[in-house]
Amino acid sequence: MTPVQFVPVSFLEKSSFTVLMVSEDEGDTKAKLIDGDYKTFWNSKWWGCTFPCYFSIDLSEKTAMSGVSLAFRDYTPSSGHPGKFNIYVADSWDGSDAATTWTKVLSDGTVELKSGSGVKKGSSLEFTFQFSNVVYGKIIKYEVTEPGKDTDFASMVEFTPLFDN
Ligand SMILES: [Ca+2]
Repeated sequence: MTPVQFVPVSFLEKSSFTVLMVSEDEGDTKAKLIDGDYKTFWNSKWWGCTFPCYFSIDLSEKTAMSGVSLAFRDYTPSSGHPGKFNIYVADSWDGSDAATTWTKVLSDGTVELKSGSGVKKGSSLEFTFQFSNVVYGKIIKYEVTEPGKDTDFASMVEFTPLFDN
């Protein structure tokens, strides 16, 4: 059997991505997760988000990924950064979060907003997380299970799947 080759996600245009669903979306901000603009951001209900808070994105075709970059607003205490988060991928979107068959590719990631952490992008900080191996999927999901220090909601400036190999 010939191995199937997948296009690395970095070859796909972000404009072809679609945010399929979010657990909470204050002010219809979800498209701002993937607009390439480090000044715009998604917010859950601003305070007192019901955890887990999550979103999933359709990448338009099945692709190969080695990690993700996550950008958060660079101010404390209430930036909506995660204390603990997971990343999942799926081959297809089966109509709802519950119906979709997810594979967890990153467990209990964490982000700490402090001096010297992340990479400065305008008024945000970007953090890169590598998966333990290259993963394949058309759908990718971000799930916050615990809020970060001194915050009680979920927010993100920009979500970028990566292929670095
Ligand atoms: Ca943005």
